[in-house]
Amino acid sequence: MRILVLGGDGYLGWPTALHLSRRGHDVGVVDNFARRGYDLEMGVDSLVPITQLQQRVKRWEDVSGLRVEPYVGDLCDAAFVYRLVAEFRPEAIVHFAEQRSAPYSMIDRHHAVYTQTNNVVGNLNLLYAIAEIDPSIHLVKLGTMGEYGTPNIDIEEGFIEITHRGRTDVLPYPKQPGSFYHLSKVHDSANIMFACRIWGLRSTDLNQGIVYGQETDETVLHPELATRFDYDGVFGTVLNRFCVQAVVGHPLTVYGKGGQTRGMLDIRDTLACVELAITNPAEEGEYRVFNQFTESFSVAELAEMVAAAFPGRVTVANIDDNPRVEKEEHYYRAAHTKLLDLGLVPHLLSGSTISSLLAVADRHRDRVDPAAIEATVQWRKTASSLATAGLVAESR
Ligand code: NAD
Ligand code: USQ
Repeated sequence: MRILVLGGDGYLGWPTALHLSRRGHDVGVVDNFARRGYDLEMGVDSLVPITQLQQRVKRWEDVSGLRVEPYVGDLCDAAFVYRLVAEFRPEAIVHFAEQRSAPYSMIDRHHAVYTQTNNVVGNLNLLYAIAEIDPSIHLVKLGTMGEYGTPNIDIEEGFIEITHRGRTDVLPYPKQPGSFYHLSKVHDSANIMFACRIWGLRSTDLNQGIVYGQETDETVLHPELATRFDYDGVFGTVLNRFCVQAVVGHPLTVYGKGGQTRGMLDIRDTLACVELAITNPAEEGEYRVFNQFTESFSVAELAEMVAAAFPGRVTVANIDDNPRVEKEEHYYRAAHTKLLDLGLVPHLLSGSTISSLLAVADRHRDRVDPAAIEATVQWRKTASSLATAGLVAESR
């Protein structure tokens, strides 16, 4: 199958592209290197060194004899998107290419606007290009479990049957996202669902949980095939961060009470889920949602698991002043059967998974910048932070 991987230079996009290439697909990799730019902006870097896209592509060809075709461009540039789709003629497009950090989107007005513009406009350009060039293309879009938030009822897979005043309908599950980034995914979902309804497009929205891990069958074949690994306070996700913190002797940064519970999955399962979605495409006009995670854990449980797997001493720092505004203790039960029904065999989180993550962190411990670990972005706004961001002036 001909498959475009948008965001193919990123943490998940690059290993997905290699996996699909090895599985015999013709793969194009698209990126504008925005992610590398955020590193420069924040003064941080991937823990594991990553090579430039052209070099990665060349190395993959040397190692595997297979070629993935690189395309450099911005999804917010409609002309680029149209050209890309018209030239490559994909049968499926996997769309990872968004600003994906909740803290980054909460830095200030500028970063919130950037995140929503980049994500929503890029996705909208893509929907138009698909509709006008080839509506049979299957769009596999990365969404997030965070679209649902943490309601006090079970979370369903995209839709919920509601009976209201004697009438019943199946409706999109209510969304209560926790950051302007997560909100951008909600807006994308609404736009995709609408495009499927009015233009007959086919799409799978993968509401993915938090991904952990860094190594896949393909990326371990050569150091220049490695994917990025973020541990900093803005882009690092919780379990990856805890493993790096344990290795460098930093107390594990559990925000608030630590009862925040999230769906999680191994990076190797991201690849498998995307492949399952592609090889079992949505029908014409169908908008479907898969909840893409395999297990859920609270932040405190994750800290305990890392402490148990680490051979040395680990301390846990409960950071009372949670930088985020979120429920710290809550009910959480989310359905996730659709990918299992398609044949997903999950890699569940075990002590040995954590040990292998700790080993990755240990190999690169010299590259850890302790200052980068601190959480610097606050969800709450004070009068002075609003003034600094220019919001007070703007609102006059
Ligand atoms: P990432 O930032 O490492 O990769 C995203 C890539 O998209 C980057 O290389 C970036 O340069 C590119 N990109 C961003 N905007 C672009 C644009 N306008 N045009 C072209 N390229 C652009 O992120 P990731 O962790 O690989 O996540 C990939 C996707 O999966 C995101 O959409 C994210 O929301 C979603 N997701 C990630 C996780 C996770 O734990 N990492 C969990 C759930 C969902
Ligand atoms: N947390 C800590 N300590 C830390 C880091 C995080 O306690 O050092 C807590 C956060 O407060 C939050 C939870 O851990 O309650 C998860 O935070 P995270 O940064 O690991 O994940 P999140 O911000 O939700 O975002 C990540 C990805 C995003 C994806 C999302 C999936 O960056 O792209 O959409 O996971 S989900 O969480 O299902 O929405």
